[in-house]
Formats: sequence, C-alpha cells, structure tokens
Amino acid sequence: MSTRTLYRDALLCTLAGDAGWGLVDNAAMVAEGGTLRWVGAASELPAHLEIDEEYHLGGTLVTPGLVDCHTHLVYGGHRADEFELRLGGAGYADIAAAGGGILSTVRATRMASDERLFADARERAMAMLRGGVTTLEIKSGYGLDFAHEVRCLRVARRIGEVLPLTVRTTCLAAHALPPEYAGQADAYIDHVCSWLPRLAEQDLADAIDAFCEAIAFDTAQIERVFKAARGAGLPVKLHAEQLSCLGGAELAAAYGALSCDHLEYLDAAGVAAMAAGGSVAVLLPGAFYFLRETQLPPVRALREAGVPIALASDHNPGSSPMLSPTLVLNMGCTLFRLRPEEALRGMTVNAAQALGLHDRGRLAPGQRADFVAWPLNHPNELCYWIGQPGACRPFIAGAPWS
Ligand code: DI6
Ligand code: FE
Repeated sequence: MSTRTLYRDALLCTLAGDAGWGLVDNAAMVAEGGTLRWVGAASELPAHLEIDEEYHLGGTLVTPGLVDCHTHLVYGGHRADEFELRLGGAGYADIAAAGGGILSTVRATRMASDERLFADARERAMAMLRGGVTTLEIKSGYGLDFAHEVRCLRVARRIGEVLPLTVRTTCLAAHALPPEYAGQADAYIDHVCSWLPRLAEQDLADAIDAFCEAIAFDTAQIERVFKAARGAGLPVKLHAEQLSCLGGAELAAAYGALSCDHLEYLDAAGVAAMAAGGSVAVLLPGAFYFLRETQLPPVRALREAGVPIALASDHNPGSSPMLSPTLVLNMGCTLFRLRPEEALRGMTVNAAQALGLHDRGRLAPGQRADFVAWPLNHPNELCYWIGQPGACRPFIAGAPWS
C-alpha cells in the first residue's frame, strides 16, 4: 500500500474552476502514491482518515507546481557578445544572416562534450526547480544533424532522470539551416523528416517543433515536417509569427498543434484557426523583452476567441537567457497586460495543456501532487515581486524537494 500523506495549514490557490484563483484558507490536502486524493478546508477533512505522514505548511500560500512549457535548455556557450552588438544597434536577424545567432550556438553545442552539456543544462534546470518549476519542457535545436540532435535530446531525458521534475522533450531540428546545407533548405528538411520515425522509436521526443520565419523555414517546409511527425505518431508545436506573420499558426492549428508559440505578429485568421484547432497560445515575454520588441501579441483577440494562453521562459542563449519562472509571470503582466490570475494559469494548467498533459496544473483530486509552498499571502504576489519572491518549497509527486 502506498503512503498516505496529509498536508495541512496552507492557503491553497487551486485554480480548480475555469476562472478565479480557487482560494481555500486553512486548507488541507491528502495525497497517496504521488496523486492528490482530497483537497479542501481542514475543517471538512473526513474523520477517521488513516494518515502515515504529515507536513505542516506553516500557513504559506500553496499553488500548483509551475510548468515551463517552452525552453531551449541544452546548449553550449552563451551569446553575451551578441547582446552587446545588439545594444550597439545590430539587429537579431542581421546577426543571424551573418552566420551568428542560432548558428553560433550550434557551433558551441557541437563542440561541447556530453558531460559539459549535461552539467550546464542540469544547473539551469535546478534554477528553474528552485524557482517553483515542477514540469519542464526542453527542446533540441542546436545540434542540427542527427547525431547532435540525438545527443541533446538524450541530455534532456537524463535531466528528467536525475532531477525529480518531469521533463518533456521536443525535437526542434527545423530551427535553423545548418552551414553544411547552406542554400539547400529543402534537402535539410528531407533529412529532418527522415529522422522523426527513429526519434519516436527510441522515445527521444514527446513532440516536434519548428521555426517558421524568414530567417528559418517557410510554411511549405514546415508542413513537410508536420506530415512526417504525424507519420511518426508525434504531436507538433510551432515557433510562429515571432518576427513577421507567415501564416505558420494557421498551418500548425490545422495539424492539431498542441501550441503555437511567440505569436507577436499573429493575425485574426491565425487566432480563429487556433481557436478551431484547440492549440494553446504560448507567449514568451522574456524574448519580447530581451529583443526589445514593440509588436505586442494579440492578447485581447486570443482571450475573446477562447484560446488558452500560456506563458513560458523560452530560456535560450540568444533571445531569452532567463531562469526565473516568477519573472516570466511578472513580465507576462507588465509587458503583455495579462491579469495575474491569467499569468498563473499560463504557467500551470494552460502550460500543461501545451505539453499535452492533463494530470497537473490544478490542485484537485486526481491531479499529480506537484505543488509549491511560497512565503507569500496572496497569489497575485507571484506576479508582483520582480523575480524570485523569496525561497519557495516545491513538492513533486507529494515529496518535498530541497
Ligand atoms: N525563437 C527563439 O526565441 C529562439 N529560437 C527561436 O526559434 C531563439 C534561439 C536563439 O537565438 O538561439
Ligand atoms: Fe523558443
């Protein structure tokens, strides 16, 4: 029989309904085998419940564990030099066109040993975990050939094995054109398509992503990747409409994409397609901030169309070198004008949906016992403090992490 654990003396923010914080004061939760079995006011705890283990949460605020549903955590080197160039006036796309940008990280990643990649990615994942993240997506996309993409996906899988958090891996081989295929984008896409069945067979990727942009791949090329993903039985996502509107979101939604991400330039047709296709809109305020973009994603139109909105760090060395989940929440509110409750739903229940996960993101019976105790009095403080709002205590599948 699995251990039955009681957690008491918490202010719960359950997000259990479709709207509202779902606050429960003087609350308790009971978990068994890593799953929540009972959630409610302590005064209503069923009598005669046999409890094996008990945690007192000291009156702290408890939210569902945070879900960071879009990161590029595995890479070599960094791009602080490029940051300086951009501050001096160089454009992100210009740097990419000159062979810098993503390709400079590809060079550093290919040169890094497996151990270096693993040790650096593990540190980054630990920072996320310390910040309250209990489920983390990690994309490849800095290998850009079969062997290096596989290496990066293996490193990502290993992070999920050595740390208690859940890691979902995404193959982003169609991220940029590797130098050995310069001028032959279609040939590179053929190769990428041929890798997908092997990735699925080896269980290395939970989803397939691509970058639809003038500096990356066009919709015809992306569609070929999506067809191959479908053939391999893998769900898709897309980096769409970040720097321009190419109609990527519409295409992705037609392929039942779990999510379309970035979306600053998303148009009305894209919003409608996402609503019809059931794709989550993943907004990435860190990249918007770091690239000093001015085009805001169409938050109001997404809301009105009923498209679930998620927020993520987009952690990567080029456009969003951030490792603070609560700073993502803050930026989602300050930059994109999300309401604090929308922002928190965006890093819990909606982010879980963007990963195809429906067993987490709320505090309710049947959900995983992934939650975080914060030294705060109200969940709006998660969005208010700029960055880390004091040390939090994550519990994963019911067990405290420290
Ligand atoms: N969009 C992004 O924000 C990252 N990738 C992408 O397609 C940035 C990647 C980088 O600059 O290294
Ligand atoms: Fe990204």
